[in-house]
Amino acid sequence: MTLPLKFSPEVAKARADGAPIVALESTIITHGMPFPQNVETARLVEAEVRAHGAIPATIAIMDRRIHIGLTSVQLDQLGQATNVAKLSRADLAACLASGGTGSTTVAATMICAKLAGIEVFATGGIGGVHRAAETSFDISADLPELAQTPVTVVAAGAKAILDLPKTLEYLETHGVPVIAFGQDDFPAFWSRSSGLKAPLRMDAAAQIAAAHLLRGRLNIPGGQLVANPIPPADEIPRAEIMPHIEAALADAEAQGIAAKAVTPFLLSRIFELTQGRSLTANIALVLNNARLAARIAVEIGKARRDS
Ligand code: PSU
Ligand code: MN
Repeated sequence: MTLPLKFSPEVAKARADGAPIVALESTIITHGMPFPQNVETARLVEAEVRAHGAIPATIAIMDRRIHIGLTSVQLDQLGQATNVAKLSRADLAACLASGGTGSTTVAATMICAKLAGIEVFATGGIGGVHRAAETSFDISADLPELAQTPVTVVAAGAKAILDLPKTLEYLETHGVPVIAFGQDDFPAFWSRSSGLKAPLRMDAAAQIAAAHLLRGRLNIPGGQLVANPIPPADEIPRAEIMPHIEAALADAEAQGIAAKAVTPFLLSRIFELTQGRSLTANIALVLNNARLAARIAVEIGKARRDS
């Protein structure tokens, strides 16, 4: 049985040419941002990847196929659809089997990228260990995926809606390198610093590419998490975002929000509480991550050719 992969014409050509490719997730489109900013952002992110020497491959499930790269029409449909499943490792195959439409989270995008031979992936923020996880057991499937699937993921750290110290502890235990880009601190999505030091720091895309290739050669399973801070001009300082985060968490608790619904609920509540400012910051940080991911993909390609 062949893999149910469907490459867009642009991605198929990049594969034939041996051009660098950057995977992009689709849950951020269906569950992370409102329409029409979601589709506009997805297009801007793709353009940013192209402008920095790589080809974008936005990933989603439609018509019993894993689409690696979406056409403009497909992107539009996905951005406006209302019955799209948010897919992670647990439900990717089930969605394909049932013929439903699904968007891929960080975990599911990593699985699909690996199947398609794509080594670098840009997103906004990863899921992590939720606050009070010691009672709720809510730990994103993104974390164990980073521990087992060899894709380098560029994110702006993790959102302060999560328990960031526990998220870093989990990643350390499971052998995931957490690399802050260009600074010592682990970034906190809308803010440049979480107040926590990242375990590793790198200042050049070529260094991240070299570490990616060495992990493969050393036969170490799993990926790398590159934590790229939001640009200074776009950040919402911690002191400003924290009260909104606390309010959103209290609302989630009061309404009994659980499981997959937690992250989308908190994102949309914080959007309301910040009067849209969280979305502006979110767009800026995703573009920044797309840029760095493209550079890393280019460097991996160069290093492969030189070796
Ligand atoms: N962070 C964002 N926007 C998002 C997500 C995270 O800023 O849309 C999505 C990603 O797809 C991530 C998922 O993989 O949320 C994590 O969900 P959960 O916490 O349910 O594992
Ligand atoms: Mn969860």
